[in-house]
Amino acid sequence: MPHERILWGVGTSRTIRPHWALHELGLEFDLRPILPRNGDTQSAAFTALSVRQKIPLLQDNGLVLTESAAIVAYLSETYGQPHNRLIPPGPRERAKCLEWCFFVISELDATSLYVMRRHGELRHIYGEAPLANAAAAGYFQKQMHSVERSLLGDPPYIMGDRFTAADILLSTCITWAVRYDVPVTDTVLAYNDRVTARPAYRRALETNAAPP
Ligand SMILES: N[C@@H](CCC(=O)N[C@@H](CS)C(=O)NCC(=O)O)C(=O)O
Repeated sequence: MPHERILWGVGTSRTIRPHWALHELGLEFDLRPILPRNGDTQSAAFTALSVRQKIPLLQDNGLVLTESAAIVAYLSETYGQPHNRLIPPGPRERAKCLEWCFFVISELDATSLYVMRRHGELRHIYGEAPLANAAAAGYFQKQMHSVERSLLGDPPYIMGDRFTAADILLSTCITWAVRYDVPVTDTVLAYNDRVTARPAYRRALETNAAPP
């Protein structure tokens, strides 16, 4: 029986993460290009897969997985080869990589950028909150100090010489912050330019594009 691998979701900073990982790992997949907030995630077919009604969602031979970071980690740990794995194999390196991943998701994405999204583009749903918005932007800049410190000397990637899942998550947040006009340093911009020049990212931009 052919391997069933289906990725649901396009068009957002969260959905591009599994697209990018799939391309880094050279994996084929079928795409369901659904978008948030237009009713697609509320359909009966999608709700049967996840009552959270959120994208991205991966179906992989019977496994149903949500949460962009979990999908990236799963894909790497299941299909990664020594030359392209996105989570390092040794327990200490793996722990440091996961530390970056959880940091990015909790401090940069959920606590900063998504707060700005809620009270910016989505203010018709979550309400205006200019103070919360400004505080979230300031919080993002403060949290980025540890990123800036790790990028001193311009290592290719956040963990040094090795491209990891942490780069996928971090870069998507930096791109998101730039789109929201949150200032980031030249060092961070140069890092993001390096990482987003990867062929797998360019392919992810194409497959993650929202349908016209
Ligand atoms: N923490 C989740 C966030 C997922 C999420 O909030 N997705 C949004 C789009 S970026 C969504 O599906 N919203 C559905 C809707 O509101 O219709 C992840 O990283 O995957």
